Amino acid sequence: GRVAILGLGYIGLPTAVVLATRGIEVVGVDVNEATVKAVANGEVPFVEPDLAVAVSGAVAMGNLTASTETPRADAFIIAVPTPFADDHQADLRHVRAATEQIAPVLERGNVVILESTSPPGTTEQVSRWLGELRPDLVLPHTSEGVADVHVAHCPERVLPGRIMIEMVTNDRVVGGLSRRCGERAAALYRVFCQGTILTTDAASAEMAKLVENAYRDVNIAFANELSNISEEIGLDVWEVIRLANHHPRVNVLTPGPGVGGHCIAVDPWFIVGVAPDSSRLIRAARGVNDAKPHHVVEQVLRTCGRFREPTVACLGLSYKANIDDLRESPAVDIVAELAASRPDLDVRVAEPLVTRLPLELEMFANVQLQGAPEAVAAADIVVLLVDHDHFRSMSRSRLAGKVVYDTRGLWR
Ligand code: SAJ
Repeated sequence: GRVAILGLGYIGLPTAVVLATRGIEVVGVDVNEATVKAVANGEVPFVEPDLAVAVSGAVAMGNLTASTETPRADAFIIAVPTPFADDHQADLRHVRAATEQIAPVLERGNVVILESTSPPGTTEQVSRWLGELRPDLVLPHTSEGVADVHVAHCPERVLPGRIMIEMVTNDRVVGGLSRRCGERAAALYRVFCQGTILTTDAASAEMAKLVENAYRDVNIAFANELSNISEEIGLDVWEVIRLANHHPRVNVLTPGPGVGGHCIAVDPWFIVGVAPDSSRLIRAARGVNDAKPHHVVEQVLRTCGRFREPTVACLGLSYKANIDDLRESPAVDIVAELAASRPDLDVRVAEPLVTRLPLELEMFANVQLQGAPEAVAAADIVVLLVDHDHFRSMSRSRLAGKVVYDTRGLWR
C-alpha cells in the first residue's frame, strides 16, 4: 500500500523515511516547495543524527518521493505543526488545511492518522471536517457502527537528537475513534515500531501526549524555582539537588536558563485551554519557566555594574545541549534582551553548532558570533547558557579571573 505523510518536518520526515525503509511506498507532502525539492533530491532541510543518510537511501531506493500535491493513498498521516495562538489556544489552521488536502482523494477503506500534538477532541474534529467535505462517505465520529474511513490519533514522543532511534524503539499510543479505527492504525505502526503499541480512544491518546510534556514542564519548573530560592538565600542549588536526589524516591531535574523547544513550552497550554480553572499547577509551572530567561538577564546586568565597559561572553544559543535547533530557545532570548537593554554592552556569542547568528540577534550592532576561546578571552563575565559537550571539555583555566554565571551547572 501507499502512505501519504502531510508535513515533512521534524516528525513527518523521519516517519516517512522509517516507513520507506521497511518497503512501504511513501509520498511526503509539504506546502513548502523548497522542502519538497530538498527531500526529492534526497536531502534533509535540518540537522538530526542519522536522518540524512536514511533519506538519501530511501529516495535512491525509490520508496520515498515528495510532492506539494496529496496523492491517493491507503493511509494518510498528518504531521503538521500545532502552535498556539496569542490567547494560548491551539491554532489548528494547519490541521484544517491538511484535512482539506486529504478530503478530495479520500476513498473507502482509507486510514487517516493525526500525529500532530493536539488538544482532546481534535481527532474527532478532523473526522467531522472530513465528513463535511465528503458527505458521500461515512466517517467514524457519526456512528459506532461501520464507517467507510478509519480515523485515529497517534502522537509521536521522540526526543530531538535521538529521533531515528526513538522512532523505532519507543512505545506508541494509538487512539482510535472506534476500536476498528485503532486496530487499523496500529497495523501501520507495527511495520516499524519495536515498542509496545497501546491502543485506546482518541481523546485519551491526545491527553496522554499533553500530560507527558506537562509532567516534564512542571518538574523542570520545580528545579528552576529551587534555583531561584537557593540564589536568594545564598545556597548552591546544585549541591542541594545532588543531596536530595540521594533519597530513593526523589529525582529533581536540572535547573537551567528556561525551557525551550516547540513542545514542552507549548503543550501544557493545550491542557490549560480545555480546563482553565482546574489547571492551576500546570499554568504556574509555565509562568516559572517563562520567567527564567528574564531572571538570568537581571542577574547578569547586576554583575555588569562592577565593570566600567563590560564585555559578556554568552556560551550556547540552541534550546538544549548538542543540537543546532535555535527555535524557541531561552538562550537566544537572553542574548537579545541583554543586547537590547544595554546598547553599550559588548556581547560575544559562541555557538559551535551554527555558522551565523539567527536573524533576531543579527540586528544588534553590539552582538557578534565568535569561537568560544576568543569570546571567553575577551570577556569580563562568562554566561554559560547551553551544556554542549564542547563547553564541558573547555579548559577551566580560561575562566580564571572572570565572573562566571553557569545557568546549567556544567562547570561545578
Ligand atoms: N530542560 C531543563 N532541565 C531539565 C531538562 C530539560 O532545563 O532537567 C530544558 C532543556 O534545556 C530544553 C527544554 O527543557 O530547553 C526541553 O528539553 P527536553 O529535552 O526536556 O525536551 P524536548 O523539547 O527536546 O522533547 C520533548 C520530549 N518530551 C518528554 O521528554 C516528556 C520528547 O520525548 C517529545 O517527543 C517532545 O518533547 C515532543 O515533540 O513533544
